[in-house]
Amino acid sequence: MKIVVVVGGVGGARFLLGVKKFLGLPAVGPAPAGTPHEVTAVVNTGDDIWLHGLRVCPDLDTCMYTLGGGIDSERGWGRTGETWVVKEELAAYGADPDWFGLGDKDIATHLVRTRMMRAGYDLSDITAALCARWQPGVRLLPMTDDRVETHVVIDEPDSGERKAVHFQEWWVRHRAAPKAHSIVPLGADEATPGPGVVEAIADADVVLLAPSNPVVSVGTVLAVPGVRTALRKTEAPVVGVSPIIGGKPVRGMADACLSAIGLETSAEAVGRHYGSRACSDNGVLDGWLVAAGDTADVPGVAVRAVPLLMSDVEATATMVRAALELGGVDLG
Ligand code: FO1
Repeated sequence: MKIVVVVGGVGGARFLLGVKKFLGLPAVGPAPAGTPHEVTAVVNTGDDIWLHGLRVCPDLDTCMYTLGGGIDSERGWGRTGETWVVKEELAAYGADPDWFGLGDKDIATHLVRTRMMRAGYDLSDITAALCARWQPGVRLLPMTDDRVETHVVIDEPDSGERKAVHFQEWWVRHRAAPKAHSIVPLGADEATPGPGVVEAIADADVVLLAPSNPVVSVGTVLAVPGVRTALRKTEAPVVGVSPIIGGKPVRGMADACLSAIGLETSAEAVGRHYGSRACSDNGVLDGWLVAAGDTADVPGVAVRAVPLLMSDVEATATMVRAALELGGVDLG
């Protein structure tokens, strides 16, 4: 079976573990040789940022480390067994920004990536090269090789001045506390899908939207026009999994992002925001999986409620099965 999953960082990476488990593949590590299954993740790159001269790609790295067995699973990002010597040395120099922590082991990833970028390689080639070490068992495709960066318009807490800051500055430095007046994936309009993205979607047996942040993760991937077109055109069913349970985001501060685009924090609002492929000009969904206890009326979209907490890999694999059933995928 060929499964394509649109993902962000921590939630998306954990969902991918469940996809692999559902297929009978080891959740962590490479797929056994000869497996008939193929999992492709189309990963958000709008969170990517230049820091200390290094290109940092949080969502790609979170997926790569999680699936390759190198993640710090308590934090959800960065490397297990991490040390912070370089961070402390940078702080001793007063080197800005001091609000984003790069661990020593993690820095090696950014050094390799940046060196390859400077040598002219595209992000998709670089990601494949990094994955040769980590063997995530999933093809990790950046949504685009073009530079797209999510910016957030806020009133600066110190100066009160209204300005656009990089998503990471709002999210990590300010903990999404200042109200976001708008959230803009800069460069997305002109971006084209990364190599293999459109083909994977066209060739899929099913496409899943992970329970990732609907605005700054899945929303940013959908903001790349060719990705949305591919999702609308594919013959595969497209099924989304709600990241909202009982009116609250499963993880992170997605409610701050939803209110920035004028949406309430509910499974129904997010489902309607993604929209129906059949009944709207721009929608992408055939199915919308919501949490047991939630309801959602999304015109033109099949809705089913099941337990949606990714408490462990088995529970996540059960969610994946429900999503495939909802999409009418033949499970033999
Ligand atoms: N999140 C934090 O809250 N604080 C950090 O210092 C931080 C550093 C960091 C370094 C590498 C990386 O891949 C991710 C990192 N994250 C950090 C997580 C990340 O910024 C966000 O949670 C995601 O971009 C949102 O998906």
